[in-house]
Amino acid sequence: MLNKVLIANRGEIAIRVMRACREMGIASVAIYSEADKEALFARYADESFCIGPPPARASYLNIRKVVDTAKESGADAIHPGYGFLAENPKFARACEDEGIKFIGPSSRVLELMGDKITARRKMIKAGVPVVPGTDECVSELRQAKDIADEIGYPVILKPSGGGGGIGMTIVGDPEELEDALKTTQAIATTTFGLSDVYIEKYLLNPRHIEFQILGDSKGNAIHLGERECSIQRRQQKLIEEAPSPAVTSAMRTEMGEKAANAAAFVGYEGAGTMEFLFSEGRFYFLEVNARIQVEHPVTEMVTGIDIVKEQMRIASGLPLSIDQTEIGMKGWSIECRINAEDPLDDFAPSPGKLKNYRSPGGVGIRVDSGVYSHYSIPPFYDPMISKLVSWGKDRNEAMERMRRALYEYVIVGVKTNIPFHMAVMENPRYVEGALDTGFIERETGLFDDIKRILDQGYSLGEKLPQPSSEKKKIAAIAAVAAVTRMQSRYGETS
Ligand code: MV4
Repeated sequence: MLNKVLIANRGEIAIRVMRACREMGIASVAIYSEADKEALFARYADESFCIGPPPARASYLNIRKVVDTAKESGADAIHPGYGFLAENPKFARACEDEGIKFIGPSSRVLELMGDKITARRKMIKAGVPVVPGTDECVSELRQAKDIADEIGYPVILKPSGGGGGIGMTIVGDPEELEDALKTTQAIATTTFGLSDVYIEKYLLNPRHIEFQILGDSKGNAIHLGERECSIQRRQQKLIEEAPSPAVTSAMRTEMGEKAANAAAFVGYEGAGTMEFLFSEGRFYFLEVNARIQVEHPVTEMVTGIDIVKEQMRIASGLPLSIDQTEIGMKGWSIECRINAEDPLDDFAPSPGKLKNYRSPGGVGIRVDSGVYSHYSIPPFYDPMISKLVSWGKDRNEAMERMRRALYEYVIVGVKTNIPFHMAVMENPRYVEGALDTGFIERETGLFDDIKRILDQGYSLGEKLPQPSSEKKKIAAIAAVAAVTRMQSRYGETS
């Protein structure tokens, strides 16, 4: 087993990984930027090193500095978490060159999966269904026209070096193709340093469903079922669940096996995700996320498997601790990403000091976070406060517990998207499980629901004593709100 792991990340995921280390008797090393001196993860670790100024470029993305710190601390492995350097083949390569175990796939596999055209081609070879489209780079207009005519409009142009939606262009008819190809190639070059572009049939408002996979260094691979991730806004997921309301047990077995076989086929080592679009009852492979994901807890809740511990085992050369026949799904799990952002101001980030903080608990609730009361959320990184995860015997109980936990959550000092989550949890389409990637755009009524929820007094926090300056502020806001309501009911009062 590994002896000491450096966690090349921050916030809740750094703590998630350190928790696994602590349970397994592995020493943990934190690296933190000057903006994260007060962060919980920097205190949680057995050892901590400041590695540079706040901008990620100068700290969390500084490959040389991270690897040197690992060597200095005597760590035998690095866990990259998600984001930052997690899928960077140069980073994995730097670790390999220094004899430090990168907890994840080899640099070769990261490179393979990072190039989306290559990944698509590999998946076709492995027998995984992909969206109709090209299996090579499209450079000429002639070539693009022929392919688009063949698969039919609308089509979508995607940069091969990208992923996650950046630089993608939807093309509705042939006249738009020439401009779209040029623009996509230009964006691809500036953002990814690679002009390669490929074409797919554009599916309208599909579901986004992904399979969790685990592969070990012996060539074994298993799947842990799927997650439904359709509730997202501008490529940012907000709510995930496991299993998906759209997937039957037969579909799960069939797609899961294909996903696991494909992982074994490319020599995938570690935890990973295969992303699919799901439309009219069919799966289409999109891309591989070669990392632990934000939403991994919902899979842990329904399978009982600690995915991060499995990552540690795999990295130390041990075989998977379970085989496919031992994997079962029990109950239902939902995750709400609690962000410091204002849902009524286009989800604008709202960093700042948590003047009061109390997370929910009780049966069926898990909170993964990197904050504490009186901590200041720095403005330099993404504004996630926590992941609120519920488990229930079925989807309904998971929703009931989520609603109850959202009520219990006390966060004073920053705006949060909790009212948004409350509105979704009571939305009739959400409750039915009728989800797709167009959900938030379509459900414009959510924002009236949020206003109503805020107006009604929605949380346990409002019934508790507040820090005194906050109490005055809230009283003043309530007074203004009362007058505003009177005015809207009775017209101008003098
Ligand atoms: C698509 C698509 C429809 N058809 N590809 C955007 C992010 C990247 N992971 C893939 N994306 C999409 N690719 C085809 N052929 C629609 C999306 C898409 C999407 C995918 C997953 C989750 C949310 C999304 C939101 C808008 C568009």
